[in-house]
Amino acid sequence: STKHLAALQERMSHNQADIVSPSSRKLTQAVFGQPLTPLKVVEKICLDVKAKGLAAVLKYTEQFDKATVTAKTLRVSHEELVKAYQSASSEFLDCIRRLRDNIMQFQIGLLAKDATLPLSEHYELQLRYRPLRRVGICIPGGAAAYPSSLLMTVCPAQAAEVPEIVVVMPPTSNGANNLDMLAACHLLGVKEVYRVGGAQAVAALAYGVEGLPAVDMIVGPGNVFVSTAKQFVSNQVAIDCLAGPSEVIVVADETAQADFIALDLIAQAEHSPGVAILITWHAELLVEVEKHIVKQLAHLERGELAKAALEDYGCMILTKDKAEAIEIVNSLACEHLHIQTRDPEGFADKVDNAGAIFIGQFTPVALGDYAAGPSHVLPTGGSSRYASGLSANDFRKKTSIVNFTKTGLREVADDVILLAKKEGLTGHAASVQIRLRETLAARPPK
Ligand code: HSO
Ligand code: ZN
Repeated sequence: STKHLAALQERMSHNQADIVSPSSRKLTQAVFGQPLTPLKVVEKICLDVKAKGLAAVLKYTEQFDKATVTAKTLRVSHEELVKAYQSASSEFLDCIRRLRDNIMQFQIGLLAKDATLPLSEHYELQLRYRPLRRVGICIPGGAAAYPSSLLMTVCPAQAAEVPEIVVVMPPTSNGANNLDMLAACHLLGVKEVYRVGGAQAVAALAYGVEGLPAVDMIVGPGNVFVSTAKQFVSNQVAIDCLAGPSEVIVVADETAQADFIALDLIAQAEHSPGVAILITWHAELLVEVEKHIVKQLAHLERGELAKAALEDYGCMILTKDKAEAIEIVNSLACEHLHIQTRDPEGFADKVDNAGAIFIGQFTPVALGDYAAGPSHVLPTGGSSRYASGLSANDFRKKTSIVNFTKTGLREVADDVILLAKKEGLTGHAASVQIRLRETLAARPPK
């Protein structure tokens, strides 16, 4: 019913901005001596970093990450990166290398070409792309510090030829003290890695602090504080889409395999929290999938977490037909859509709102998470209605180039002058007129 749909939408729109874990609530209360909303916490941290620079960054690192970082150890040294790389297994490094090559190939292929339009022989118009000069990538420090997230953010930036790529990771066992993460940074050619995370990392990247110059764009996943901080500083740096809990909608018909689908839903749920929704117009499938979910959960390392997430954020929808399924998919505007029906391409064609679409039985979302090529940094919380996943072109800005000859100017001068005068901007009109007068004086019109 529409009531249920509204409830589902409401639940999906709960971005991480609303989810504060009990432990971080306690921690922020201890640091600030009072309970504060995430926005208040972020505002305090950002303003403090802006005013006091590095000292504030190190203080918050001490308080939140329980780690002592100094001006000297803030940046991971070249030697540390090399050592981590040398100590990593060749199996891991080869894997990262292969995945990097896949992702790079796709991301380079995406780069938009400069546009020069042959509209007139008297003027030339161009739209030119240039990479941002310096980009900051936030990698979370908790259990969700994934090498894949490094690949899925660094590679698009490298494809765009961003010359300065900065990675920030908190000084935790999963963050910038994790040898695999450091090895992956070195393999990818990331030279600037800093031991800082949370809102203080975002503030440092946005404002610049001693030893860590400001960047032009901040991307990468993060918890509520990182996301809120990115929003807070977004008046002076570009940011990517704000990613909340990962989501999947699986659409399936009688041709689908229930055991595959069960694991597709579990895979999403194990992100914990992860939103996993099955939509079908084939009633028996629901029963089958449910059975397989119960069976599979028992075997998986994160089975308990996935089970809890499925209970909180899982949902199965039986529609009356395919058309109704399409309608629901478009209204939920989810992050991942996986279509396992007889004609998945035909279904995909009717979908306007989804961050990434996976077609058919042999294209699990996990393939996109790690290997396919598009970034797994995708819009969540219903924002695929208007937002897109991260790609190489996001790391570039466009400049228009306008180049007219005297004849070209003469062609449009009357309209410019007329409208400028209408707007009361006679200086604008005069700046055109003076050129025409010179033209007239130098070369009388024919
Ligand atoms: N599905 C997550 C990304 C991820 N999965 C990382 C595994 N590792 C958001 O698209
Ligand atoms: Zn995933």
